[in-house]
Amino acid sequence: MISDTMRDALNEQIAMEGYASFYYLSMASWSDNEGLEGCAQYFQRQSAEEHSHMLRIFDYLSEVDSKAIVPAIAQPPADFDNIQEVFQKTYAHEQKVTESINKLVELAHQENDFTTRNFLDWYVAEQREEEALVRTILDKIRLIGNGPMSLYYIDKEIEAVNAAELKAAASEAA
Ligand code: OFO
Repeated sequence: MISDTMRDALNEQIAMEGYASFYYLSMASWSDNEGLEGCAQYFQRQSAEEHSHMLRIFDYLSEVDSKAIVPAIAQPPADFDNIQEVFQKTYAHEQKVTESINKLVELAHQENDFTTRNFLDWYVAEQREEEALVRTILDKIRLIGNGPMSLYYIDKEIEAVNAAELKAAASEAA
């Protein structure tokens, strides 16, 4: 059994992961509308991943005999200036999530709640990987620049990222 404070904090994290899922879905829609197929697929996949992060906490709360609350999700922004801005906002959002996970870890320590501390390790590693991936994408966008063909090449780069991520997921599942 976990404390009520920890239960509430984990439910706030559920809401945050749910919002991230909708936020990335909105970015997928914007990308699709701009003809950026690779980016649209990338954000669709990220959205599904965030949904699974939310469910992981749901399952954990059930496992420790606590209660998960289904959150109200605010409508995310639907319009962006350009693809660079979309990834910059993604990065900023991931940093916010990392900060929130770190606060949960801190709370688990304060409460000597080693079960939750252990559960959160997965999120700590996941956030490190996600931040690194988005930083790599932002670097590529900076290198490609704003030339006339840049959107085409950026989208191709994101397609390559998608293929690599799918391959990694398949080998993890095997
Ligand atoms: Fe939920 O992993 Fe990022 O936000």
